[in-house]
Amino acid sequence: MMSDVAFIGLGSNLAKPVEQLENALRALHKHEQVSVQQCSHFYQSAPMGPQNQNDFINAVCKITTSLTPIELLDVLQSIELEQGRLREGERWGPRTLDLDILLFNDLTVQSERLVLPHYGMSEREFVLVPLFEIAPDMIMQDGKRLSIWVSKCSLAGLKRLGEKFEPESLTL
Ligand code: ROI
Repeated sequence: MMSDVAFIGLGSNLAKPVEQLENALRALHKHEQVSVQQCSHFYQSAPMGPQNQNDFINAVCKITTSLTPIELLDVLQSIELEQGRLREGERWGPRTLDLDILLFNDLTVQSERLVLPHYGMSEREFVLVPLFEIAPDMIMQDGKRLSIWVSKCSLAGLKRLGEKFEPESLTL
């Protein structure tokens, strides 16, 4: 039973970022223990970190899964590697594909490999805005509404694009 719910953050700023995200969603949905339920629009976002790199394309999707959080992390990392991600390189530098588990049910995890909820979420408009699009009523771990978090972040570098990935198209 795929009864656990997780939200995944997707990001890319190299090698046709929109295609990177679309391919990642397809790869994720192909996994027999993952079902992509919903995906936000794609957003163009100014880079956080070093500014001498391309804008990112970011999105958030909602999945159901029968994987454990660590198994899901393994699946995400193997998709990153299959799509040409190089692990070395500058901290906060450009990347072909970044897949992060943002939330897994309401689990809190503090391990070497995995921190849940994702540590940087509260300051990242390119995570909060697409998440808000698909989970507008979400209550965050501090008891505040996601809408409050969104209202406190800067939307200056963020632009919603036309692309929206429909889960139905994944099964075609
Ligand atoms: N900046 C933006 N806008 N989007 C990202 O996904 C992203 N990912 C990163 C760093 C390099 C920190 N900056 C980012 O890993």
